[in-house]
Amino acid sequence: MNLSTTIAGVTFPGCFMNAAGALCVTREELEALGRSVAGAIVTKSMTIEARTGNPEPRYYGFPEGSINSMGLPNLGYRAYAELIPQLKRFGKPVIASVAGLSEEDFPTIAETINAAQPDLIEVNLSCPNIPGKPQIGYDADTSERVLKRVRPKITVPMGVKLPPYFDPAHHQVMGTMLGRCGIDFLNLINSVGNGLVVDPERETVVIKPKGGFGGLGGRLIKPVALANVRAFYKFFGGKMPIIGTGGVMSGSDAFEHILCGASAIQVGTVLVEEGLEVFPRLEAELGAVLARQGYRSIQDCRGRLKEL
Ligand code: RRO
Repeated sequence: MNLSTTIAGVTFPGCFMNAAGALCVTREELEALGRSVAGAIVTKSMTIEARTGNPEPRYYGFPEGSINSMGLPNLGYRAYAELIPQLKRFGKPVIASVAGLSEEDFPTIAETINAAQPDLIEVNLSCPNIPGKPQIGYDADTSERVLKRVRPKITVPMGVKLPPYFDPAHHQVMGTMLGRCGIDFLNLINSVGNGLVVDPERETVVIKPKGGFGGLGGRLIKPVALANVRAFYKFFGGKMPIIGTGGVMSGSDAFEHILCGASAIQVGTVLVEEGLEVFPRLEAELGAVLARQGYRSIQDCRGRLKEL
């Protein structure tokens, strides 16, 4: 089965890749992604200075999903700018994830990272885990200001990683705003921010930062992710390329994302839990589902979810 796909004119040899944050902070991790069958290499979201992140424990996996409050541990944007040309030698697209601790950081990082010529740049407006800093993506005006400052610095396809929205009015407001910002693709969704997981036996939270609050991922967020993929797919009339992220544990989950409108799939929790071997498993499973349903490619079934 052909699982290649295209996002904003860039061809990916396979549709599965890591979500920013999952096994992609260090050079070693990024090179391992390069050697794997992942369809792309996505970097950890980067800040101006290198960061060690929040205190541990800061990731916890449980049967229904995961909670994290990593706090943007990363090498700093200069290190990733140096690494990108080397990562491109693996012959698959490199997606650089740009973050920032202030509005000013975003254009600074974007300019240098763009000069390193990754294949695409994803602007992360949705980190839920920096104490005292709200997610930019929940404020349409701030989002628009940041995106309009970043846009002129970027010549490769530029996407936005958004948090989940829970009301059609918010899809409407954000979709309208994004339509003014020259966005080439969307990545939906980041973790469901500020959840709380409790261990009833120990009577404790399970991660240390922010009193145990953190971003939820994995199985339990799939319906939220699918709803956001579908809502933005419809808002943009199927013309906005979408990377579907959230709750993909199997090829069948990926198929659901594609039916809703995703052109490619990112995996976080299942990659952290299973390691790089998850990629051949997901490819085999999705290939089998597509064949069973009578499709020959991702493009064949993208967005074709039937409504009742
Ligand atoms: O590093 C993190 O704590 C983190 C980030 Br930047 C993000 O975008 N999403 C997430 O779940 N964790």
